[in-house]
Amino acid sequence: MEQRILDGGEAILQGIRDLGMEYVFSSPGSDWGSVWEALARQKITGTPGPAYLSCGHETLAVDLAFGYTMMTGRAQAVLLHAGVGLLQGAVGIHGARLNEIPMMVLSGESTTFGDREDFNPGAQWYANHNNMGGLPRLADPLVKWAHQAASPANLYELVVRAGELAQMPPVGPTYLDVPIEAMIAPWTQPAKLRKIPPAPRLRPSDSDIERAAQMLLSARNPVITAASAGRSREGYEALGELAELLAIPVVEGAAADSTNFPKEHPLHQGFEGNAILKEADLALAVRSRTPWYPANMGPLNAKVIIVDDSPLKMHMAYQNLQADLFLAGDPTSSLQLLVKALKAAKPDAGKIAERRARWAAAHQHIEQRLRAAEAEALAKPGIQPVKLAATLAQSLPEDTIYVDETTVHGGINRRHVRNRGPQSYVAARSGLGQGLGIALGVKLARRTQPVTLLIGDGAFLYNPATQAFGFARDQKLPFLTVVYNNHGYRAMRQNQLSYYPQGVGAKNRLFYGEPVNEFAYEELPKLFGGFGARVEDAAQLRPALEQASAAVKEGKIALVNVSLKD
Ligand SMILES: Cc1ncc(C[n+]2csc(CCOP(=O)(O)OP(=O)(O)O)c2C)c(N)n1
Ligand SMILES: [Mg+2]
Repeated sequence: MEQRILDGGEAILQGIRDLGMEYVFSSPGSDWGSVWEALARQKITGTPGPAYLSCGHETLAVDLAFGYTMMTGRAQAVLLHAGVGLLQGAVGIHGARLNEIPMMVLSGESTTFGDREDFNPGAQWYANHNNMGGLPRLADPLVKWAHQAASPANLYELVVRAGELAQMPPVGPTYLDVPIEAMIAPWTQPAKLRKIPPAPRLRPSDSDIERAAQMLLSARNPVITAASAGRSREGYEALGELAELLAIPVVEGAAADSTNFPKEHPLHQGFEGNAILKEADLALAVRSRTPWYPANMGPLNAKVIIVDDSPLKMHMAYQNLQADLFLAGDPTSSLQLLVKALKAAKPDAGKIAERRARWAAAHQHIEQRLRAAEAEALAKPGIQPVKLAATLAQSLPEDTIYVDETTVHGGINRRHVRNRGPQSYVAARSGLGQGLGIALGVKLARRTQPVTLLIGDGAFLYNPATQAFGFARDQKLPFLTVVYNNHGYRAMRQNQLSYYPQGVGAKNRLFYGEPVNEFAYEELPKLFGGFGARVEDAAQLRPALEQASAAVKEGKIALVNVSLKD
């Protein structure tokens, strides 16, 4: 019989268990010996608890948590190494903060640096991990709460607190620094362990809901703009029901990170809201941090209702929402309450039918333009980005979930990729390098659905690709990567041209910001038993995508490197 040793490592694992977290995503370091011991005990004793996944890179660990939580809404634990691991994962953590993804990040340190007679943490803690001011100081700008758990006396409670806080609105990453000294010390289990309940769903007051309903009913020309309303199926459905009920057009802003409303729906008015918002007399911005750009333009002639958990974002330096009314609280609940109030008010059916017809005609126009652009691209030689996006629809399964880490092609993908239904599109909106990890996190959450990552060639080079493909192989998470290869950082060229359209660079085609150190990206998955293809010729595009898709179905990772024209 294994002896049950209770120490700080056990306290951490017990906290993660009681938080109901399914995964510990880690890129390890010598801080975590006692947690590994606790995990070994968990296995040997058959105790239910989280799965530990070693990721090989901090970006991957953080982004697996990001992608998984994006799909499930359930926060996970991330174990990094000291200050260096925390800093390596910083861009992903920053992305989680920006996009309000809850996660609990832990890393360790030594507070005695080898001076304690009975404890040698290793010389590296003295020589390399000797951070003035401690680790919470490093984490502070990246997370909503950062603290050190200095003693085993309340280590369990602090883990629980970090996990609970991450999930409490405004949701986001939290950070706990756990000294090794606290982890190896004896820990007495508290008298009361509890299963942590889900974060409460806060909701707006009845009077605010009533006021919003009245504003919507009396508006002549209301518009909905949404960015993250569709992160959950319920949010997507609630938004759909509201739009349907009053025939309100929906635009998804450039900052949309999920699919919020069916693109093929007659009320969908595309991905560029400024013109519509200019004409509107009421704008309902749903879960949208930056609903229009520039911020000081916005819907100047409209009243503005903001529907969001916590509408004014403390983590953003600047925001100008021009709000007349806030519906603060769980956005899905707010939308559902609005629907209920509007149904009870018996809206004017004639006015709604007229509005529906007007927007259906406008939608038709948009659709015609998109289909014409696709027909034109398909007829031309070479592979234009529109041709690639349209061919994806012809070649890949209908239930594919797309993760997008392209830059100049982002707008094209939003318009032309045929993702269907809720949670079928995720944009990686952070620093570059997160796409592969997010795609894997999405796949982990949706093992039975095909996942395809659309990624720029430059963005691909920022990703820990070898680690991601190795992880995918070992964890049996096959997915497809399509590289939008325009042989460089096109966005950088465009940037230079926009500042200096007649400049020396423009005249001589000298764009110093554009080149990348390209390699045969398609070779990489082959090292991991996967499928790779390079496509230069348009005739090869569909067969290559179909072959890649078949390989994924067989359980392999796949990559198609598509050489784009223009
Ligand atoms: C971590 C990080 N470094 C640098 C940038 C700046 N940046 C934005 S877009 C871009 C180019 C990306 O290249 P690619 O994926 O090929 O897209 P393209 O510009 O060709 O559309 C760069 C370097 C960034 N967003 N994040
Ligand atoms: Mg590029």
